[in-house]
Amino acid sequence: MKQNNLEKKIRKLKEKRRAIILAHNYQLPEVQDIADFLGDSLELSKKAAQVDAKVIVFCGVHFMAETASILCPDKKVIMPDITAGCPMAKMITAKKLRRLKTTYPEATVVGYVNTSAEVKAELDYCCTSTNALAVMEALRDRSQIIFIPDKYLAHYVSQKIHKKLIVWDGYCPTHIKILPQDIKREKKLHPKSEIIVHPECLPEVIEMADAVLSTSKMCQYVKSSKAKEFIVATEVGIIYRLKKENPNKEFYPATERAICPNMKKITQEKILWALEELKEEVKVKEEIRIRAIRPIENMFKVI
Ligand code: CIZ
Ligand code: SF4
Repeated sequence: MKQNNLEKKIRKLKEKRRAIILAHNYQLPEVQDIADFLGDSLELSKKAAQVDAKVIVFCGVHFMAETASILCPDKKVIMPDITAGCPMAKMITAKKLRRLKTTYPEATVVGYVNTSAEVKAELDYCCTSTNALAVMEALRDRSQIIFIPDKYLAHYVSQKIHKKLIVWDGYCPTHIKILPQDIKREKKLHPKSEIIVHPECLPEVIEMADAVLSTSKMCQYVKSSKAKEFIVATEVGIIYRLKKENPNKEFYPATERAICPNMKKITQEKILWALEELKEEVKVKEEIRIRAIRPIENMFKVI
């Protein structure tokens, strides 16, 4: 592929800074194209910890860069646009969670990775959309479980493990824009398609799925599936990666409305500026980090 000037400058500076560029599956095509690794939040944070680099340019939203900072405190984690946040993660604060914990002092507290480092510091277990079910299966025998902040992911796992959970009223404003009628319309247009749905979607949409998958699982699933066409019910940015990795298959977004504006804030220009100025840094304070890493380690123990 022909490289533009901007890409050339980024690659040169990246080497000088001993930096690597990590990009979430929802990022703009121009960001995906310049990234060293693509993935979901946890895949990227693990990559950040493994790679031999001094600087991690994290192209995603704030809680993801924080998770990388929690897992690799010795590297400099920078975000090309520090204002890219996750509205779902902002729906709960450490203070609010502490209040909920006082109401249910016996409960085990599980939190989705889409939370701030301060909220993670209050958790017993962390989980991602890839392993939420496995984590919850492992905890099935606990008398009470609090699950924050995504009520739809909570509803999905609660149904699967046949257990009532204490849930928070959080949700993803992008995924709730995918409606059952979108799936119906696309299925009518593309009857041979398989329907793949992210667990942050509405329960009525999840019910229509052939497979309920995180973004990393979607990438794996479509490769091994016999189907040639897929209706994709998640943030539309992933379609670019799916198409690039599977040029002989067709991918239809359930709806073009499912765009996360925060995921679209990062551009190649901003990546170049971030590398030039080495900012904005995302650094989790040590007293929070040592508490926030525990639920992540507990997650690895049970999956
Ligand atoms: O963990 C992630 O990266 C999120 C938020 C979604 C997904 O399924 O990849
Ligand atoms: Fe947050 Fe939803 Fe955007 Fe993911 S798609 S970063 S959950 S608002």
